[in-house]
Amino acid sequence: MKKVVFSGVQPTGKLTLGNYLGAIRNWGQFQDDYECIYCVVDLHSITVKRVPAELRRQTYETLALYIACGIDPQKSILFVQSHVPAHAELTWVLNTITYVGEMNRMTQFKDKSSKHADNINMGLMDYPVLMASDILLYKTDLVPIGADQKQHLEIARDIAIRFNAQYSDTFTVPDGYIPKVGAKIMSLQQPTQKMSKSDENEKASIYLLDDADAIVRKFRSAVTDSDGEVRFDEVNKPGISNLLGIYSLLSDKTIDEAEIEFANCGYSVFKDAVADAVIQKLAPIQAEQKRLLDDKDYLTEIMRQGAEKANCLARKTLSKVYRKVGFIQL
Ligand code: ATP
Ligand code: LTN
Repeated sequence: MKKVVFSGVQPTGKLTLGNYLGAIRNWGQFQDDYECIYCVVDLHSITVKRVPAELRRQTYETLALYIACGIDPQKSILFVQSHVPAHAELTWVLNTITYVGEMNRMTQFKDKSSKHADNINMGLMDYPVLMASDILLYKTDLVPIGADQKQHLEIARDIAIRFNAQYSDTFTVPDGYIPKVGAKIMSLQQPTQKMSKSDENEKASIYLLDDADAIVRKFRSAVTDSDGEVRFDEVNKPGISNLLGIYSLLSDKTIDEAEIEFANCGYSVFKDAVADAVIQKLAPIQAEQKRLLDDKDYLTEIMRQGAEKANCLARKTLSKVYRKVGFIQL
């Protein structure tokens, strides 16, 4: 039996270089050795206000991007969360063993509550329990995520352990896979904060669909420091260190090698080189995503097949859970 990998991204806004380097880029490597399940988490995405037509479009775009980034629908299960009702159903059960106090302490909940103070809804608070359901339904062993999701993974583990203790062994307790470099790509404008697709300042993020001009412009205006030395030092030079991280990931060079390469170059040459590496990497992904989006029928068929496989796995776990808590099975 292969071990199971599960991960997901919300179909909100435009995906960023952070989503790619911190998460999606790492998913492909598991496809040969693990049973991989990659989800577009649309239920999560309505915890902030959405325009329905946009959500529909972005769900297709996110799925297309998974495939364009090298996730092969023949090898991995690709599906949309709302197509598998067990996610919402398991969430209800897990809600009853999760404490309000725990949810109140979640960093993302606190962040999003302050950003959307007019819409602090129950779904936003319950977000981590839905994420735990995503993971636990498939007996997931490994969850590749960026560093910002570590706290949510920990709560998923706690919930699994708690359920197992209360009702006997049911869930696999998952481990996180957080890449050493790239787990937290920083904003180009405020390099001490993470690059986020919901950032209102468009100059702060590189979107995966940005064209070459936009990419060059954004890197040229990236906030750095004034000492003029291309050197990795996250504390004193967060901007340059972020760019070095991005360059190193895309050029397959170590940070040390990159420092040597740009030792006497000055920031503008370095920034243009980073921009160029990003453009080279994104161009084929962008072309492939566009091609896929022109064939909605194909994407819908992938969703359908993925939903069928995911439903089958998820129903098994849900039915076991229902049995354990004492619901009558017909
Ligand atoms: P939002 O800004 O709407 O909260 P987000 O950009 O954080 O969205 P998510 O859909 O929440 O995106 O995250 C998808 C995946 O991308 C997660 O695994 C997350 O850890 C990862 N990720 C998001 N931002 C970054 C980043 N700046 N660096 C590395 N990984 C990231
Ligand atoms: N909360 C995650 C997205 C997500 C997820 C998951 C990631 C929802 N369910 C299950 C891994 C496993 C985020 O990236 N914001």
